[in-house]
Amino acid sequence: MKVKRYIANDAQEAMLKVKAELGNNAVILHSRKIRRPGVLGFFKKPLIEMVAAIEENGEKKVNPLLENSHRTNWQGVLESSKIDQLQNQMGSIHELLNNMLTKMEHIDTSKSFQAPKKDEVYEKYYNILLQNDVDTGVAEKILSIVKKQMSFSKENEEAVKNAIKIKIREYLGYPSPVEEIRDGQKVIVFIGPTGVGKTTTLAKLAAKLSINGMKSVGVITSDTYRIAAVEQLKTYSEILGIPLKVVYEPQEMKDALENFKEKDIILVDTAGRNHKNGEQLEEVKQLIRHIPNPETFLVISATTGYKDIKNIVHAYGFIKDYKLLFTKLDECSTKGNILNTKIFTGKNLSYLTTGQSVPDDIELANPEKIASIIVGESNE
Ligand SMILES: Nc1nc2c(ncn2[C@@H]2O[C@H](COP(=O)(O)OP(=O)(O)OP(=O)(O)O)[C@@H](O)[C@H]2O)c(=O)[nH]1
Ligand SMILES: [Mg+2]
Repeated sequence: MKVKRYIANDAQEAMLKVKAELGNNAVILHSRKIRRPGVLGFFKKPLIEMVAAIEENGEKKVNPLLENSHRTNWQGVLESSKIDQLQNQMGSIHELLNNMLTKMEHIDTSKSFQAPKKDEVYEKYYNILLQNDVDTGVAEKILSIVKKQMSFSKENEEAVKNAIKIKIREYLGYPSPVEEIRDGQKVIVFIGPTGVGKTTTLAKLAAKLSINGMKSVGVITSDTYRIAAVEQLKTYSEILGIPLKVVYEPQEMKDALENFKEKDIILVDTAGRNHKNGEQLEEVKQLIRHIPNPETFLVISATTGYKDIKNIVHAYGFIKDYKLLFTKLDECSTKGNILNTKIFTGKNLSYLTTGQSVPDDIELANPEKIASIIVGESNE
């Protein structure tokens, strides 16, 4: 190998010198800036020192370390372009891996945000049910049934909520309005605690049945405990043009019913009874005994706590068959007790009353609507 050192004013001049003397196949082994000799050299542009080599007689003994970094012939260019290619490819692979990692991280995070753990979803709805005054036992029962029913693949929040709603809807059953008159006449009796809205509800139904239902209606009241009670019903009956009979003793019931034998429907109002007073309840029992095949509505205010509702239901346990009628829904912020009581008694729901206005503030219980409110889907 022939190695030569060249000094020039700049790199271009040095290259030309190398090319002229050693030819196109020369290899630049080294190049650097050097100071010009003498004190004045400090103040002048530096010179370029270039060391070049050329193989002689076909030998190829160039230092491989220098070969990669300094060769400027075509071979070197090709090899360095291969390295560039490899580096580019490695860069692409690196980028690809990074993208994949980012995507994987994204999937993981999105999982934790969009699909909360199933237990969290159940806990959320359990709490919503409790906030809506659903009894703890009832809420646990509903959730354990729904948990068993749900297939894992469908177990997202919406599906859980819908399954709970369907279960509540199922428990609430279908509401039972005043039955269709089949054999001649129907006697409807309203019983329940004091001040829950028995008389007002009776007036609402009397108006609906006589005006909308085109039925002939008679009203009997056994509530003679309060002077105002009879007056209250008298006022309604006069406005509605419906006759009223007052019974002071259970035995008088037979005559009062006889008096209304031409009517399609007879509505019987009873005095509000303290469910803790056995004597008072006995009077209700006696009264009902004097009515053949009554259709009985147990009137409960929706504002009553579940513990008291259970006591009321217990106290009226002597009545074999009755329908649940909830009043004052407008004064109550939750609907859970309707569900609790329905499950506790196994009796059918009937009407809900939603205000003091006669006859407007009454509607047939709507299980879909109640279920939707209980799962927190709607407020009204
Ligand atoms: N906010 C609201 N008040 C109602 C509703 N139903 C009845 N009331 C009111 O509740 C009060 C008592 O109603 P009544 O119909 O006299 O109740 P009751 O059960 O017959 O009472 P007693 O005969 O004394 O046992 C009255 O002021 C009614 O206007 C209702 O759905 N919502
Ligand atoms: Mg009354």
